[in-house]
Amino acid sequence: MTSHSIERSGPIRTEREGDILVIVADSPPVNALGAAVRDGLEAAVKAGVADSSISAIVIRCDGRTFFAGADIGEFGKPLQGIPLPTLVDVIEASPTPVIAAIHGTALGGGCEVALGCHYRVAVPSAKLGTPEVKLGLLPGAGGTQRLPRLVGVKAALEMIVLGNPVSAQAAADMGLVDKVVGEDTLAADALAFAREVAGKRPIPRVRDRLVAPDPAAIEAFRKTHGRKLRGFDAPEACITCVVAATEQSFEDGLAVEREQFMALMNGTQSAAQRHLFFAERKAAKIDDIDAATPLRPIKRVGVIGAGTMGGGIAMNFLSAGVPVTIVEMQQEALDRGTGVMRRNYEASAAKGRLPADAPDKAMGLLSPTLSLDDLGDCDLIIEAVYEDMGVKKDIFTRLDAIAKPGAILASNTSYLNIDEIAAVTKRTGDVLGMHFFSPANVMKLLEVVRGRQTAPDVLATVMALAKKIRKVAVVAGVCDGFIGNRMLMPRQVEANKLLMEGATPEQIDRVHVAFGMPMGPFQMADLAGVDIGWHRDPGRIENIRDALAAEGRWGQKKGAGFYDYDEKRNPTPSPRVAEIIDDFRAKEGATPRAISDDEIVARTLYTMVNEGALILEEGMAQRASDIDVVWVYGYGWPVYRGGPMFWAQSEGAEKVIAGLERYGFPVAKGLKTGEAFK
Ligand code: TC6
Repeated sequence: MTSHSIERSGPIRTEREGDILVIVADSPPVNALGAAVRDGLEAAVKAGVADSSISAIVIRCDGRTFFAGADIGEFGKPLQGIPLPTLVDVIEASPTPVIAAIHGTALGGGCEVALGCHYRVAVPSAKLGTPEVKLGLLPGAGGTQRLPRLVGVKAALEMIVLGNPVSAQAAADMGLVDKVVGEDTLAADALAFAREVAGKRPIPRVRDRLVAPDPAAIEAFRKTHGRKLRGFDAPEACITCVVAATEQSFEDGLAVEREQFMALMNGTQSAAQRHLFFAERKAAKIDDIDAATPLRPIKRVGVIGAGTMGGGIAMNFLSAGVPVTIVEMQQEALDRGTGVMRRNYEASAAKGRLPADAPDKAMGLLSPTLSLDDLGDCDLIIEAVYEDMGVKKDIFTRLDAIAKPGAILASNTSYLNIDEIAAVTKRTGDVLGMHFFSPANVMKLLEVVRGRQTAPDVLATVMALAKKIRKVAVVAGVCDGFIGNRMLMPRQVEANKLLMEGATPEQIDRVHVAFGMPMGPFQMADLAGVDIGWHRDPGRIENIRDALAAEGRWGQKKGAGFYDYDEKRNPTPSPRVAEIIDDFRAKEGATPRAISDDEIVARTLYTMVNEGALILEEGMAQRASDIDVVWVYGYGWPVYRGGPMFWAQSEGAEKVIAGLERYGFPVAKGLKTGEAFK
C-alpha cells in the first residue's frame, strides 16, 4: 500500500492510496475547524469527487485529535471562508462515499463533520460529542437534525442538551460509529473499511433517515435534568431543535436550527460561556513564569488531617493514581476519615460513576498513619488542619525537619498568611497555599496561593498537578481570604446590614437565587454552619448570627438556622428569626424600611465586583478572567453570567459605579479606568 501522491494546501493535505483519496487535516493544537481548514476540506472533497478514478474518500486528522469543533476564536467575528453547515452539506452530498476516521475527540463541529460523512470509524479511545451547549450554543452545523435521525431522540438529547461526549464503543452501540478499529492502526483500518464500502449503493446519508416523535423521552429528560439546566437558554433551544428533527423535514429542521443558533450566538449567555472557556485555559498560565520551567516530580503526596477537607483532598490524588500518606492525630479520627473516603468511593461506584473496582484501587494507594514522620518520602505535603496560625506554624516547623529536600509544602488555609507560615521554615521557596473548596473531591476550583518567596518551579509544578487531578487552578496572591473568600466578605457585611435595615433573609436569598446563584448568603450560612467562628467565644453576641448560634440555631445540621427546616431539609421562613432580627433592630434603634431588589444587587453584588477590582489593583489576581473562574468554579456564580468581572462589564461599568456611589461605597479605580476588566 503506497501513497502515489501527496498534495498540500495550508492545513490540509491529500494522499492517494490507490483509488482512495485520504484527506488529512493538520492544524494544531486540536484541529479546530477554522476558515483555512474548512476551505481546504471543501476543496479536497470536491477534487476527490471530480476525480472519477477515486472510489472513496477518507477524512482524518494528524496530531492529538480529530476536529475538536468549530474554531471558538472565530465566533462573533465576520465569517470567512465556507460556513461549516455548508461544508457538512458538501461532504454529505458527495456521490463518492466519505469515511470519517476518528481519534481523540470529535467534538461539536468535528462530530458534525463526521455526521455529514457517510461512514464513521473510530479508535477505542476516541470520544464523540456535541458540547456546544456548554458554550451556550447548539450543534448548528446540522448536528441537531442529524444526530436524532441517527441515534434516536433519547440518546441525542443526552448528547446535545447535556453536552457530554460518549466513548467510541458507546457511539458504536448507538449507531453513531460504524466500526471501532485498532487503537494504533486507524489509517490502515480506515483505508480497508473504505475499500469495503466503496462500491456499496445507495450511499447512506443521515439526512435521508427519519426519526419518530418521542414526547415521552422528552418529558423524561426534562424530569431528570430540568433542575440543573435552570436559567440557561441553550438547553431549551437544543430541545426545540431535536423536536423539529422529529416533526419536520430535514430542510425545515435545519431552518429551525439556524434560527435558534443565531439567537444564542447573539445573546449574552453564550458570550459569557465562551469567555469562560478561554478564561479557564488562561488561568493555567502564569504570566512571569516560563512555560518551559522544569517541574518537580510528584510521586507521593502527604495530607495532614483526615477530616472532611483532608479526606476530600486525598481522594483527588488517589483518583488520579497518585499514592497518598494521610496523617491524623488519633486512631479513631483516622479510621473515621478513611471510612468516609471509602464510602464516598463506594457510593460513586454504586451509582455507576466509577468502575466497580475503583474503590479498592484508590484506597489501595492510601497509607494512613498517626505519625508526621511518615511524610519523609512525600514530594508534596498538604496541611489541612483547622484555621489557627499557631497550629499551622507548629506543623510547618515540624515538616521542615521531616520533609525531604525539594518537597513542596502546602497549606490548605482559606484565609491565613502563607508568608507567615512559610517563614517558620528554612525553605520558604518550597511553600505555597493550595486552597481546595469543600467538598474537595468534587469542587473544581483550586486557589494556588503564591507566597512572596514561592519558587517558580514550585508554582509551575502545582499548576500542572492541578490539571492532572482535574482541578481548575487559579493563582492568587497573599491577602486575607485570597480571591474568593475576600470577595465574599463585602457581600456578607452588606447582607447583614441589609437585615438590620429592613430586608429579610428570604428576600436577600431570593434575589441571589433569581440572579442564578445556587443559594443566597443566608442559605449558604445555614448549609456551612451558622456557628462557624462562634464557638471560640460563645458568650459574645454581637450580631444576628451570634444570636442564632447562641440559641442553637446552627443551620441545616440542627434543623434551624436563618430558616426552619423539616426532616427533608426543606426551608421555611422562621418566625423566631424574624423576632431575633426585630430585637436587634430595636436594640440598635434601627427603623426598618422597604428595601428594593436593586439595592440588594448593588450592595451585595456590585460590592463584590468592587473588591475584585481592588484585588486586581493590588496584583492579588493575574487577570480579571481569573476572578471569574474562581467565582464560577468555587462558588457557583452562574456560568451564563460569565463571572463577576465579566458580568459587571456586560452590565456596563457606569451602571455599577453609579450603584456603588448611590450607596456611598468608595469606587475602586480600576472600575473607572477599565483596568478591572483586563
Ligand atoms: C462548535 O463546534 C460549534 C459548531 C456549530 C457551528 C455552526 N476552538 O483544552 P486544551 C484551544 S463549538 C479554538 O487546553 P486539552 C484551547 O483554547 C466548539 N480553540 O487541551 C487551548 O489553547 P491554548 C465545540 C480551541 O487537551 C488549546 O486549544 N467544541 C478549541 O485539555 C488546547 O486546549 C468544543 O467545545 C476550539 N474548538 O483538551 C471543544 N478547542 O493552548 C472544546 C481547544 O492557547 N475543546 N482550543 O490555551 C475542548 O473541550 C478541549 O480543548 C479538548 C482538548 C478536549 C479538545
